[in-house]
Amino acid sequence: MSTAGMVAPRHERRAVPARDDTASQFLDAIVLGNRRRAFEVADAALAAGMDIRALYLDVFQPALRGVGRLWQQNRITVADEHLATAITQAAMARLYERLFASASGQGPRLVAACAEGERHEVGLRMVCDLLELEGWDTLFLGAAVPTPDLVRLICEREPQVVALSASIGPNVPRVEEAIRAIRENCGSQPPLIVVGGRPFATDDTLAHRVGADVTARDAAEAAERLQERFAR
Ligand code: B12
Repeated sequence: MSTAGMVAPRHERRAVPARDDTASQFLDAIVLGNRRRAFEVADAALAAGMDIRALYLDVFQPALRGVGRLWQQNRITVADEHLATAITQAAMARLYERLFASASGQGPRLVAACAEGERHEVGLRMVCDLLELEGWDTLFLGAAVPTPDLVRLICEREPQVVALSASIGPNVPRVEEAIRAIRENCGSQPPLIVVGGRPFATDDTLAHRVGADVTARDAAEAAERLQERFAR
């Protein structure tokens, strides 16, 4: 009997690993500072059919949040946390060949920066990478970008969108100052401004209050909202 068109029997289907399992394996590896093991976990998930978006949001993101909890509970040191973050960033960088191979970079341009004083940069980098997957041309400036320098770069590069990130409350006023400076200095058609990070994800009105146009709780939602606005 032909099996064409039939659903493969359960034991023959390629099983994508459960995301929770993969996230906890990745967390174990990075907390132990075991880079090789962390890369193996990521490679195995990709080989089993998980895509980059899921690897970012369902594995790397919860693992880093797990690192935060362990640090808060004094179960790991700041040095352990630094090592775990560095390994995760290396795991992301390993994906770039794959990511940029599928990305055109012909889409809208976005400049992304963490507010002055803000050192948490991984989340914003995820936002950029997921937009690259959609064909955007992203310029990721990373942590703690001085506002005057940011404004200058925006005036020179004329992006359609500027993404600003703050992960801790004390840096929210820096986001507000940056938005004001961008609007005052960047010509008659200032870019759309999107903000995000923990304080914005936990307070629905904060983005509006600091003068942003758009916000999103995570990288997938950010990519979705910006794609909607700039769909050609
Ligand atoms: C790694 C880390 C650090 C590293 C960051 C290194 C680096 N290169 O990025 C270092 C050591 C620098 C650090 C320092 C500090 N940290 Co820290 N850190 C973390 C940790 C463990 C992981 C952060 C992370 O990468 N998360 C994973 C990413 C993917 O998630 P995310 O950042 O939330 O990003 C997503 C969304 O928020 C959103 N998003 C983010 N940005 C943007 C931007 C836009 C435009 C949009 C649309 C969306 C968006 O999309 C992202 C992807 O989906 C978190 C724990 C946690 N829960 O996150 C603590 C955590 C954020 N840190 C914390 C603290 C307290 C600090 C310090 C104040 C500690 C200290 N006393 O010095 C300093 C502050 C430094 C500073 N001035 O910024 C607290 C914050 C608590 C609070 N209530 O505010 C946390 C939650 C730890 C904890 N459980 O207590 N930290």
